[in-house]
Amino acid sequence: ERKYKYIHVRTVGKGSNVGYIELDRPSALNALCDPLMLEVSNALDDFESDDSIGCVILTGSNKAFSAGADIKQMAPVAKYADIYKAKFLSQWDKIASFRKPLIAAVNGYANVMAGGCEIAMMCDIIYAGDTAKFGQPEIKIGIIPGAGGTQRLPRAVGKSKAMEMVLTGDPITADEAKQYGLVADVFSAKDLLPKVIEKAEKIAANSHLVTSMCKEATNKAFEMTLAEGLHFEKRMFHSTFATDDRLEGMMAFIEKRKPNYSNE
Ligand code: CO8
Repeated sequence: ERKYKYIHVRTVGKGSNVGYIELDRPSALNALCDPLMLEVSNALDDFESDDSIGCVILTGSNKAFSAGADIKQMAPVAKYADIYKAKFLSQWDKIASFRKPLIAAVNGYANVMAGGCEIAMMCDIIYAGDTAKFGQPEIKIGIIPGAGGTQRLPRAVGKSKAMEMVLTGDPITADEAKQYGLVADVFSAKDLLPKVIEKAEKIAANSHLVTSMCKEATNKAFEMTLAEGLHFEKRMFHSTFATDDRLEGMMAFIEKRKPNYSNE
């Protein structure tokens, strides 16, 4: 059991097969200081190696998902060489490279800002409470987004809206975020977590092994040409036939029963 200072970690769902990570640094609206991100990274490592976990939810507070990187930590950095040598914020990569389905459940009238928006976009699905706001306000403090705001955001909402967001720093509402495809769905703030847990349980009911393969293939859509991506998908599809869970899934369908996956 690890001890955490800035996050709460537990399992949720009827089968306790959904991992749950709640950011809890209220004094700074969940600004993502190094120790907090290290804790998130450790919690993700633990869920990744736990075979019983089939999906993970990353969430914040009712006020804020996260106000981004910690400006008070960044302000005193003296020079380029220091930030380069320290591989500044490289532990954030763990979120993007996590192999199981990862859902961002974002609540909070205050914000999903800057680095907060970027870590939400590193997740596989974003669900929002109706009061949430999404923005990339880095430009207002003399920097540009550094963890996907100029890359994942245009892929999610298209060039014009992304440019508007990164150049003005103005946030968009949860409904706009849904309209532009940044979030999968919007729920009333109080229903958000129960709804997201329901979705996560649905995902976790599938073979955890094959779910990771499905995630890996879908992510290739953003990395490859269509021809390469289709080829990768086909090979990945073929490889599901090397798993026990493929046979179990198909037999359960034919025998009209629930599959009992072994993740092998
Ligand atoms: N860092 C540090 N502290 C913060 C941050 C932050 N990002 N955001 C808020 N806080 C602190 C405030 O300083 C304040 O502390 P105190 O009470 O001690 O003064 C407390 O949280 C509450 O904040 P506010 O009083 O400002 O709360 P409001 O509800 O009035 O406003 C806002 C909410 C609009 C979200 C406002 O806090 C805000 O604009 N925050 C800054 C947002 C921002 O510009 N973030 C950019 C961070 S840069 C970034 O994320 C780049 C990522 C690069 C990744 C690179 C990876 C390699």
